[in-house]
Amino acid sequence: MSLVHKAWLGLGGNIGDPVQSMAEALQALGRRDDTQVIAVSPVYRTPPWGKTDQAWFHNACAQVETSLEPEALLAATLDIERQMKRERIERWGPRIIDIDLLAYEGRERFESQTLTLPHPRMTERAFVLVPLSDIAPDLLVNGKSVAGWAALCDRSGIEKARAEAGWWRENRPD
Ligand code: PH2
Ligand code: MG
Ligand code: MG
Repeated sequence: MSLVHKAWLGLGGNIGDPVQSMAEALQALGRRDDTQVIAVSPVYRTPPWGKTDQAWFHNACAQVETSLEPEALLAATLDIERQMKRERIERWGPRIIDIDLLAYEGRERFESQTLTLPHPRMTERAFVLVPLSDIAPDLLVNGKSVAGWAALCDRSGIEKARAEAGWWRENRPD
């Protein structure tokens, strides 16, 4: 199967052990025959955006190569959220894992009942733009590079939490 399409994902969480949850989610994606994880950003600790009376988040971004079309890739990420027992309680509220499809090469604009590309709020969200600019600074989103958007956003409070390459890979000493 040819993994011809590049896509970019945003991951985050603020319940339990979000770094471990993001690692598990990326491992689960990479185990699929139709999707390979190509690049993963460092993890950042980020202040809650949108609904501010909740715990700080950990966030990261990843690039995948996939044979899945955008909606099938979205379904794959939702499957992983479900397998990880993500509960949907309130919009923008606390969660153990969130996997968002941010952008998909060749579909610079895409709109369906369930998916809008690029992700409609990504250009306002430092918790997306800061990690995404580590792995895809030149990616164009709404006519501007990710690095360009990142330079405009308010990154106050955001700190790198895990910087070592492979933080997300399975690594059980046994
Ligand atoms: N996700 C949200 C709402 N607010 N804030 C931060 N810092 N990180 C997130 O991942 C996040 C958020 C809804 O998906
Ligand atoms: Mg989200
Ligand atoms: Mg989501």
